[in-house]
Amino acid sequence: MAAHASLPVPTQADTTVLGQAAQSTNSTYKILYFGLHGRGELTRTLLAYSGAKWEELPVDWPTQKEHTPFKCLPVVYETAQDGTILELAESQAIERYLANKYGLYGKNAYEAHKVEQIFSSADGVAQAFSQKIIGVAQDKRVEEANKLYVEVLPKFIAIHEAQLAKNGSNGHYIGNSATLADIKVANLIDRLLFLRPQGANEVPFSAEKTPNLWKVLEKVNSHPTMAAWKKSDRYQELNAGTKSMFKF
Ligand SMILES: N[C@@H](CCC(=O)N[C@@H](CS)C(=O)NCC(=O)O)C(=O)O
Repeated sequence: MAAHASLPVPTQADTTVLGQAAQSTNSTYKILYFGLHGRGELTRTLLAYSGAKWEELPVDWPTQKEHTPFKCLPVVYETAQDGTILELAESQAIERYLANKYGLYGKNAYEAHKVEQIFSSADGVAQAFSQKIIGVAQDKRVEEANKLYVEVLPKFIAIHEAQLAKNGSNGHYIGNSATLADIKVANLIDRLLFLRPQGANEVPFSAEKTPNLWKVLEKVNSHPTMAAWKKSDRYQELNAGTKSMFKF
C-alpha cells in the first residue's frame, strides 16, 4: 500500500458542519512532520502540554507531499468524538487552533491580542535565529550567534522581563495561567539554548540573568504532561534529528 494511502482521509463537509465537530474536547490527533523539532515543535508541545491523545504518522514525503493541502509540513489530522476527521495545516494556524481549543489563548479578545503580541515578538527572534544561525554557512555560525546574543537578545530580554514583572513575575505573561505566549517563549528559549554553535558565547538566558523569563521556561517545562514528553524517547530522537539536520 502506498504510504500516502495511510494518511487519514479528511471528512468532506462544509465548514459549518466541520466546525461543529471541531468543538469536540476529546479529539485524538495524528501529526505528520519530519523527525526533528523545526516547524513541528510548537504543535507537538501544545499537544503534549494539553494532555491530548496524539501520535506521529510515518513520513514518506515524496509520496505524501501531493496529498497535503499546502505541499508542506506540518499537517495534523484531528479525529473528533463523532469520527469526523479534520485536516489542520500551516504551522501557526495549527498552533492557534490548538491553543484556542485547549484554553491557552486568553479569556477574551484583548487577552488573545496580548498572547499574539508576545507570540509575534518571540517569532521575530525565532526567525532571526533561523536566518542568522541555522541558515548561514557553518564557519560563520559562531560570529552570527554572538551577534544575535549581543544585538538582538538583550533588547528582547529587557522588554520581556519588564512585561513579565508588570504581570507580577508569576511565570506567566497574562493573568495567572499559561497561554500560548508562555509556551511559544519557552520553546524559543529551549531552542536557543539547545542549538548554541560550539565555541559561541553563552546564550544570555539563566535563572540569575533573566529570572522572569526563566520562570516562564520552568513553569512550562515542569507541567506534568510536558515534562513527560521532554523525557520521552521520541523527544530525544527529535533532539538528535534536529542536531543532525542542521549539522550542530
Ligand atoms: N508556511 C508553512 C511552511 C512549512 C514548511 O516550509 N515546511 C517545510 C519543513 S519545515 C517542508 O514541508 N519542507 C518540505 C517541502 O517543502 O517539500 C508552515 O508554517 O507550516
